[in-house]
Amino acid sequence: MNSNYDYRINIVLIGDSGVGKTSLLIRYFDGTFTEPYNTTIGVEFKIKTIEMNEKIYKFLVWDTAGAERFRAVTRSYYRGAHGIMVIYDVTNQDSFDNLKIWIQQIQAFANDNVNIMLIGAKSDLVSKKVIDTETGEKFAEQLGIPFFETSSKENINVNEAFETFFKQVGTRAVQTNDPNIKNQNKNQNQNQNQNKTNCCF
Ligand SMILES: Nc1nc2c(ncn2[C@@H]2O[C@H](COP(=O)(O)OP(=O)(O)OP(=O)(O)O)[C@@H](O)[C@H]2O)c(=O)[nH]1
Ligand SMILES: [Mg+2]
Repeated sequence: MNSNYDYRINIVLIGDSGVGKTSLLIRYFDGTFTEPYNTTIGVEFKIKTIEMNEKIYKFLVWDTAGAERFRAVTRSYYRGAHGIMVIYDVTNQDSFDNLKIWIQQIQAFANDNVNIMLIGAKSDLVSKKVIDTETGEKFAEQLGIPFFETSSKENINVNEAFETFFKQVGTRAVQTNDPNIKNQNKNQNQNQNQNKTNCCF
């Protein structure tokens, strides 16, 4: 991996199968939306590099499989997560009811100071909506976490959600000195370059 960055931060997307995790990721990273359902097998990730306060942050966004049979694999990613986006589908009551199970999983397996964001996906499906905005907001408020309703299909709030979360997690992880975020190679490279300079001048 390119070593030209200061911090490397892991963001993990979780939530029931079919809520729209992969669609959210594809919309943000590739700017597209594909209708056919393709369930995720295991875990995949994409990388976003952002400069903040003269530091380069590399965000690895991990898209997990919501299906029950992958839970053990998914769980193994919680520990290394600095931020977790928990996603439900505003047209699917079960996916909202299951949020408490996802939150329990975070409490059991993730680091204590991990940032969490709540996402109500598929906000374009207005006539099928069963979880109203206030219900989502209230749930997030009780946990003290940010909340966005998004539509990957119509490209609503997707950039806002990711960018808000990147800033929050990045700032918090650096302030609390989270383990494993500093790029050790960068210093090594700099030292090597310095050595080279010393040696050759
Ligand atoms: N109308 C609408 N449909 C969406 C939206 N996001 C996702 N979908 C559809 O919902 C279905 C499931 O989306 P995925 O992104 O594959 O869901 P997932 O959470 O990744 O599912 P798993 O990989 O099985 O965990 C697909 O058919 C998508 O096209 C959205 O914003 N609006
Ligand atoms: Mg998926």
